[in-house]
Amino acid sequence: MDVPSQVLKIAEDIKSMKVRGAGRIAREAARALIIFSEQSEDKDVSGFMKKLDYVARLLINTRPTAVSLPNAIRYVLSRAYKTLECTSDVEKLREVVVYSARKFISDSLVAVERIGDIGSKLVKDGMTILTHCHSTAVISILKHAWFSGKRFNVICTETRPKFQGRITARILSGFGIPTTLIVDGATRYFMHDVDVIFVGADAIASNGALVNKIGTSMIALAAREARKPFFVAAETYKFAPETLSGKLIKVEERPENEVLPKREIEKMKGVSIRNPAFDLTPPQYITAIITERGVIPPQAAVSILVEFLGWSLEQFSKF
Ligand code: RUB
Repeated sequence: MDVPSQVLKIAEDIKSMKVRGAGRIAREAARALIIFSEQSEDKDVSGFMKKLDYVARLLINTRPTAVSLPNAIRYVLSRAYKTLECTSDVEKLREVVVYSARKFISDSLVAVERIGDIGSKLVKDGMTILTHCHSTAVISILKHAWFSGKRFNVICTETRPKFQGRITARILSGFGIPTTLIVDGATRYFMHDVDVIFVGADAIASNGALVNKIGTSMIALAAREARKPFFVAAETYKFAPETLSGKLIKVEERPENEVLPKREIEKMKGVSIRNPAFDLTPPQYITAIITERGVIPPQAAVSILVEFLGWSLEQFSKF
């Protein structure tokens, strides 16, 4: 199928992790739908919708875990399908796709800001805060807290194998926040110095379980042992509707050469390498989830899905 090269590039950038982080992936996918709609030359609705479905699937298949990606697509496509019920005007459909995708992007950015504002209230002067990987939502919390005058320091785990923790450390120290980078395995060693943990989310299941960067669940375990609060920063579009019907969130397994360069792998005869990108933290290890709608206990995840997002089983079964 004929897909605009800019759309293919966005899909490739998400797949290769040039574009990464659940929120950014979702916003880029929405941007791809805008580009597709603006560039499509279809004159009839059925051709347009067929291609839109194709592009949606192409984007969804780039990374399987971050539920923000299918949720962004569902947000746009559910509005397109609703419009289709009352019009056969392809221009109208194009407008709806572009408008909805733009709205998703701007609402998403507002949500990250709101989380920053709400979450910053949990930060106190003198705290040592630990974070893992690179989460825009967590950065937003720390940024709001720092620029509202609170003084604290942050420990960042380097986050093997892709070292996203280095990005976090660079951003935070760029704000002037005292920042320390540690290897992932040193987390428990430093846990007695830590007052609070903030991590982001790739997906939240309806029972409140968190799926986030590999290593998150070990940090939660160490935090629980040391009785330190463990907060998750998650926009509501990170909540996974399919888990309402018991479906499990798929954990992405990435190529082995992210763990070891190819030439080193060749020297490791008989050794297999596994590289799961995410893990699951059970709800009992989570103190609370900071969303743009407020701070909720993990057990309230189901009400976010049902009451606030209003997802119906039919709505998400298509994608
Ligand atoms: C990134 C990761 C982040 C979440 C939340 O994984 O696990 O914690 O995506 O990020 P990857 P954000 O680097 O594999 O995409 O708050 O920016 O949405």
